[in-house]
Amino acid sequence: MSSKMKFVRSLLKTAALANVPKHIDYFSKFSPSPLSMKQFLDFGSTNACERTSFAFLRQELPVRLSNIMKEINLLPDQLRATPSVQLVQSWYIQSLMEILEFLDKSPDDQGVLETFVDVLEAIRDRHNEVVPTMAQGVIEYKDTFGQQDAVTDHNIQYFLDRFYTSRISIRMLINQHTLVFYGHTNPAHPNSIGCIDSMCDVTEVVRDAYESAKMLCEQYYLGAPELELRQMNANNVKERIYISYIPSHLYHMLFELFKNAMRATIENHEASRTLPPIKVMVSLGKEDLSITMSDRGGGVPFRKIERLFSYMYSTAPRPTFGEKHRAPLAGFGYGLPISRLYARYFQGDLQLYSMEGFGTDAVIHLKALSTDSVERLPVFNKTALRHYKLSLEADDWCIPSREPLNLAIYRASK
Ligand code: P4A
Repeated sequence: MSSKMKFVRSLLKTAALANVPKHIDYFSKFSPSPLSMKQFLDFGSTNACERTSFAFLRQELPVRLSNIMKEINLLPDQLRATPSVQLVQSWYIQSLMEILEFLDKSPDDQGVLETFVDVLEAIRDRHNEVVPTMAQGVIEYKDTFGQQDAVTDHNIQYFLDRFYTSRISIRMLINQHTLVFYGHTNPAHPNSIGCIDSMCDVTEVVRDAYESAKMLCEQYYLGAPELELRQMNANNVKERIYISYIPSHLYHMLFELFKNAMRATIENHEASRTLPPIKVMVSLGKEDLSITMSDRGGGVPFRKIERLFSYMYSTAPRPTFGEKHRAPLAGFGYGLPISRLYARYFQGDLQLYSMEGFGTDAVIHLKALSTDSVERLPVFNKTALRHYKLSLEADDWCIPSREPLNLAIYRASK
């Protein structure tokens, strides 16, 4: 038995003794409480009270953890039983147990608040490798059972979208608590509260993400497309564009999109001596902040766009030996689906519009107002349950036939 599995087994034994399944049942009956950007900001500024935050988190973190742990239990058995998924599950159990320790502790007692922060940071570190570990689980599953049917594909997509969203939200809560009460303020970003910048300079993040992608691109391809950046602030034409947002989330999305746009542009213009620029337009209205990134990379056929967001599809058993066209810009496989989750997490979205033969427009929509930016969180309930119970029933749309229809059989008899 591997040390991984030994660790998992011994933890499961401890968990059973500590009655963890009962705690999961209890806390999963609560719905998570979504916070708005404004609430995050208020919480971290004037009313910053560490004891209130402590009291909120020791309830809310178990609720969010338990809700998603219920869904891990609904994964197809063969996926849930893989060593990787078992390992991730054991991390969740251990983290839940550690937070539950604080339920009967008073924040007024010596050292409780400090220990709590230490525990939060340990939890965050423990869960650092969740995304690649789950991806490994999907690979193990595919190695054993092969390319799956549409139903399994749908179930895994449904689960991982919710699971990673939950993870993003839990890390957000942990980061806000640790940064607001124990971080030091960064003089370069006086408007930052924790990891939120109440004056996030959108075009500056666009340029940063472009420069990083450009460096990668130049290392590998000896050149990179130029950036053409325009903006329209419809609320005040002369002003720069600022929103309340998490700069690291925005950067993550833009960096991913730039890598894709650069790769497509270069591979589509290998023969020519000039590269068409990547054009980015940032637009602020009353309700939306939108960013469009247009490239002339030749596009992707419409039929294949969904695959770019599929976890099952992007974890093709890895090409181990130096395949020529895989490199820094190939992305980590989960770049697009997770970028879309970041956009959706605060009620935005990320969409691709491609014209095969020409190029691709990637569009990010975010909420312009901090009161509209509210966490979008999965909740475990009957509707969620129904998604996992979908089985191989007949589709309610016809399957197009490839054979020409033989009309002769319809000929009216004489
Ligand atoms: N054309 N257009 C894109 C890609 C191709 C594209 C592409 C071949 C496909 C896969 C990939 C990277 C690029 C684009 C912009 C996008 C997404 C895809 O945002 O030009 O790696 C996963």
